[in-house]
Amino acid sequence: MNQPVMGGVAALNVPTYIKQQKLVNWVAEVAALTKPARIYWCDGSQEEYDRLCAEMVASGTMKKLNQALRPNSYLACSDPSDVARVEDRTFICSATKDEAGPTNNWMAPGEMRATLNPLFDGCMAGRTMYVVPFSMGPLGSPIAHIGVELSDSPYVAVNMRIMTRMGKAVYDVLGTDGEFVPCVHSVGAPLAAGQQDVAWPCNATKYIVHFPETREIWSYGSGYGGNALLGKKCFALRIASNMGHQQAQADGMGWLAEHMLILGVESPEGKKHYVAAAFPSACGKTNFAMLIPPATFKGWKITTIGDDIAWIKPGADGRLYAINPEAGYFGVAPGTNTRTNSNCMASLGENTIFTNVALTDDGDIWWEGLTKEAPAHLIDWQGKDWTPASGTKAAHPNARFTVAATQNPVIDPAWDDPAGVPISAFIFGGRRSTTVPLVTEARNWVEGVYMAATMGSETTAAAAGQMGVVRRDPFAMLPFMGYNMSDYFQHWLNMGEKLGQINAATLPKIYCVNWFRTDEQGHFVWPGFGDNMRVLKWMLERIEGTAGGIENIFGTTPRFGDLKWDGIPFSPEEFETITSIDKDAWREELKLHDELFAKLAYHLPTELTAVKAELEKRLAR
Ligand code: SAT
Ligand code: MN
Repeated sequence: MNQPVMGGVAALNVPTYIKQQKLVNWVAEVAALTKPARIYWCDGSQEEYDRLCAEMVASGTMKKLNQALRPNSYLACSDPSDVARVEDRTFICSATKDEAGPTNNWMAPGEMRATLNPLFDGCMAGRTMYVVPFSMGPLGSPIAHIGVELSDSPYVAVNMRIMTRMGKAVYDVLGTDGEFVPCVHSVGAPLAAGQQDVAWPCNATKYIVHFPETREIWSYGSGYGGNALLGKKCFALRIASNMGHQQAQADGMGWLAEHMLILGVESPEGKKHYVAAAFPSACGKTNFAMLIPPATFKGWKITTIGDDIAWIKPGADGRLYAINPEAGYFGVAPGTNTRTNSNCMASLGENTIFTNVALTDDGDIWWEGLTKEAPAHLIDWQGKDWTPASGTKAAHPNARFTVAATQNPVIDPAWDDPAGVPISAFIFGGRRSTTVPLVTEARNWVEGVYMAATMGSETTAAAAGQMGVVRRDPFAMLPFMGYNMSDYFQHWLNMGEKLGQINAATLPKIYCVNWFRTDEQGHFVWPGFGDNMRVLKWMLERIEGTAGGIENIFGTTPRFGDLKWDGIPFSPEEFETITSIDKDAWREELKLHDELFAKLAYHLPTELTAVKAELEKRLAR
């Protein structure tokens, strides 16, 4: 790794297997700007991964966990100022402000480049610049796309190896002139000659910037999660949503990049459907994607395609085919245990990177909710001694694990299929303690799009800022939308219309769910987790045309008797608590939809205001 430094510019040392001059030129250009001490081209091998981890253990960025208890696993603890996505520092720099829309921070591209240039100038001094080639989606899949991230963080390089298909093979797909999304990432902490590094370098100034026209990503100042692993939210959602919309201009259809898990649900009779479900960050998408049906659901199977992001492209048959662009899970650790997600716990047995969890005295990990009783002594995520009497959280609420999808015991056999899997239903769910019922099936595509567009959710620890306030989070995409939100609504409407013309019978059904309603004491009424299977079973039977339901103001909901209850003592009264529709609460709710629509007035599809007028009429009856 010690390459000669010539005249202050690190030697490029391009591996012979790289055949694309455009890529080499870009790496040289970014190196000339950021001035790293060394350039290292990642090949994605196990040997490389082990070596980079060992280097980070030596430098203090990671600790190696007890090899007997948690083989080949590491703990990284971040700077306390760098623990979540920074939405107020995230920008969509399209040519015009209207293209970014009112839900995004925007700056004119030229102005942003002028802001970023001095920050990136010399920002990698004293560090290694890692060249990280990755494919989002199975290598060579017609739904997949390629990116290359240049980062001065070895933590990013090893996380990208788990989270994406990262390594040498990507260059074969790229060839001499293949397209890639250029991603530049710096922690923004240049080292002067002889300067001692810190365990988690970062900068108080942060910029997470997207240039949709040129499909570039520039990220500065943070080493954490979606701020730094640029294949995830930056590429797979913000840039990709833009690409899918652009494509519609070219072929009249386009595609979708969604904040959705994808799971397979199979009945004992062998009827199998795939559903894609959108929930805001840290609302249990990983748990839902790996759900274990209750013991009384003999023969029912749930399998995982993905836990966070779906890329969905229409097939010639009028169905929508989805892939998981990622290859790993970057999931929320706190709350995960053998009861809430036993499959996940089984996945985390080895080869896992933990970030901001607590360390036990025997060199293993712990977080709030992992066990009923906390250990008597821990080292908390900030490296301090911790006991149950400390009165602080041992793990940060947004602590994460990074683990390969292949370690999931219920991974779907088709998870790596380049053709994707056909989607039978979309599910949209927010975190709402009141108002929104357990499950509602939209009467048609347009009403479903309305439900998704007006979704609200109480905020979580995944983003820096205030927690627990209800904000509108259309399609769970608010922080991840790469273009104008209203144009995105229109894109969904257009797609439904066109797919319906090809085959109305296979158009996915759309559901709105809410697992989070509470009683008067503020306790969750719905048990959630494995019991969400009861709702999924109803959906599957609706798709098959065999389940009943009752139509209400918003769509169709199951009656108590339409769900299978064996195995839990859930009363019709409790069911009423989480399915009732309080007309006054809904009048208030619709006012909030008004506020949202006023904000999104530019290009807001008239179909959606028409749905709202209908709802108001029904509510008035
Ligand atoms: O930090 S990430 O953006 O990757 C996680 C999340 O917010 O879902
Ligand atoms: Mn997410």
